[in-house]
Amino acid sequence: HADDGYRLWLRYDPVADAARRAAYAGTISEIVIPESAPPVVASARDELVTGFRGLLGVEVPVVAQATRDNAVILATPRDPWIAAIISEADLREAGVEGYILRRIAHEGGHRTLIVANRPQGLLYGAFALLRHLQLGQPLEKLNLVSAPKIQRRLLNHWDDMNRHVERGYAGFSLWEWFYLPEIRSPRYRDYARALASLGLNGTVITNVNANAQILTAPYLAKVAALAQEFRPWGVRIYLTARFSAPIEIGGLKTADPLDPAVAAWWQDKVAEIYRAIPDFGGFLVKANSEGQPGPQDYKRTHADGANLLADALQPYNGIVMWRAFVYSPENNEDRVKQAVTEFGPLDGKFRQNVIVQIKNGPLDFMPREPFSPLFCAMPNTRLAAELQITQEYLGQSIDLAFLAPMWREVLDADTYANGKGTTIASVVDGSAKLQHPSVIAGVANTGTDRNWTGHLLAQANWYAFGRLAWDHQLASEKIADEWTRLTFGHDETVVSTINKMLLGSRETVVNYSMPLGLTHIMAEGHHYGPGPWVDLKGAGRPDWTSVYYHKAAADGIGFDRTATGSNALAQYAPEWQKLWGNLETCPENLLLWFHRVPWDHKMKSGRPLWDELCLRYQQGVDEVRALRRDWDSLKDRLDAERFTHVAQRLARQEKEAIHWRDACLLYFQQFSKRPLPAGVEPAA
Ligand code: GCW
Repeated sequence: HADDGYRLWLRYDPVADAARRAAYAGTISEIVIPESAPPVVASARDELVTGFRGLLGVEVPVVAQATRDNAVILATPRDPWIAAIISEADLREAGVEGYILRRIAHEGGHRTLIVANRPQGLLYGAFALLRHLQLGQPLEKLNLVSAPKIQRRLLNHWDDMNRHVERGYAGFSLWEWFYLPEIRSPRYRDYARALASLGLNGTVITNVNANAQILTAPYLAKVAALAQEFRPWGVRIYLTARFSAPIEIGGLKTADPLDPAVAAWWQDKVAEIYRAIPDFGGFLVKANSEGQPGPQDYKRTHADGANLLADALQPYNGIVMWRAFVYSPENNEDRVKQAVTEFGPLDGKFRQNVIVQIKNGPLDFMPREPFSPLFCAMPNTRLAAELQITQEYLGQSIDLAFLAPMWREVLDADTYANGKGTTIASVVDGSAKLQHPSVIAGVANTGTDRNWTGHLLAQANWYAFGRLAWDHQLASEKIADEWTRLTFGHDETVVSTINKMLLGSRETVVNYSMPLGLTHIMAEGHHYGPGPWVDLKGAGRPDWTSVYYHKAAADGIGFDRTATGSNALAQYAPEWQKLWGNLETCPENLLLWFHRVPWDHKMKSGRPLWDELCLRYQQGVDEVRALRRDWDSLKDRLDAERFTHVAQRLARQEKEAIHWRDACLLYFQQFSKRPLPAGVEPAA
């Protein structure tokens, strides 16, 4: 039957292995939950019923008291018998949102327990149990405790009020503003359920570039309706707050953060929001960035601006996520240094409920860039990581790029902020600094496309972000393997082939678009495809040109960010300065980010830089061809609809990779004046 991918990783198809299906069915007899379960636990119950029905083909009854052997029991420490079975230590480890899954012997038979301190944990435990079954794992010895390391695990939607999605490649925004609040798409529930299945517990539903309309009364009523749909899945709503809202919708003459009338306006507005949405999470703000209004319009600082909103939210435990994506063309400083210059001096000046939200890299979600030095420049400030799930610079919804390996690079990067081992993950989860709340955000890749993400395989990125937000230590291989099995089943040929395709795909995109540390050489505006020639005439401002970043000329290519250049390197720990600052020790995948290098510079391979660069582009093309071959080899093992969907995209990706290679090499060749080395195909 047709398979459009709508069900994501929650397919619950019958367990294919009949023996295993029978074994599962024999160990699951009934679901026990208290009669007066809160909505989140009711969701857990419904999910289990649906999941068991699909996976096992049986209707598992729901009861209030265990009546037979092999019951699946949802319980909290309020159930008095729990103390005898689950240790204090395990309950502590499960924390506020985690869960314990355990199969125990009981009165000559068995029980499967889902235990959590709070309802939310029961929901996550239910999803975990179903995932366990979908992954074909045995139930007999089930015994695990899991808890999220980061408290607020959020999607950030760049959805405009007119339903256009900025950098969205999967249709339109899911939020039907014109129909709300009365008319509610069933998709809202499906969306929240998908988030909950990954352990994501919040969502910023509006674009950081959106207008202030969302904060008006009619729209807040619509937001409240969405909040009601999301609440049974433990998903809280957050909104973007446009800094000039007091003027635009409040009728004030100023939005100056130190003006008492402005503060009063925000207090009233926040009170109004909490009346409509009692569990509202807080605000995400883009201020004085790319033309957005902000406190600097009044000669105030980012801290003044953030604290204004933080004070209004504080009585309700709301938070402010203040973005650090700031840079300006008026400023002659290397763009990648500007966030530290601007935010560094404000360290310690933010309220306790402000989190400064930092993109993983100092430039802008490039296929590869070093981690943002701001993660080590603000020891006394809560810092959140913003990752981009939507593939703005990685081929959008046409090219395959599985991003878990990229996010691993970021999370594992050692800032040395508190000495060796201060990884970005430990800064973000609060453990390095014991500062909370902790936040991780992923810019969503969802839209109205039937399969949610445009490219079917891009569902894996949504999945990977959610899994890493829960446990930032998960290996990319494990995440890929889970996702592939949940999405395509357990045919080992299918699984190993798709895993291999996923795991290498991001590096492939790097190779054919921006290898060896090149960045920002994509086409102008839409950011799809090559544009190394984009200069001031095209872009209008230097920090949006390509030539600013690659600096190709007769003598070489690359951006000198060492002491002889912009010295962006000085913003990193001495260990990094030493490694990256030296042309000989700098990893080649960041070479042209940190160094300006002559065309004949000898690379590790022994080849001159020019030849190496050409071969990387060629390698990217070759790897896309290999992806196509791999996928084609699965033709008889996959349903026609999903097979064709991906095959068509891979065919297009090959063309795009060739376009990148030819465009970049022809452009750079004007400066290098060298021939293509053997093994590189002439331009198509
Ligand atoms: O990556 C750039 C995008 C903009 C985006 C901006 C930001 C939401 O090209 O579309 O605006 O960053 O993150 O604010």
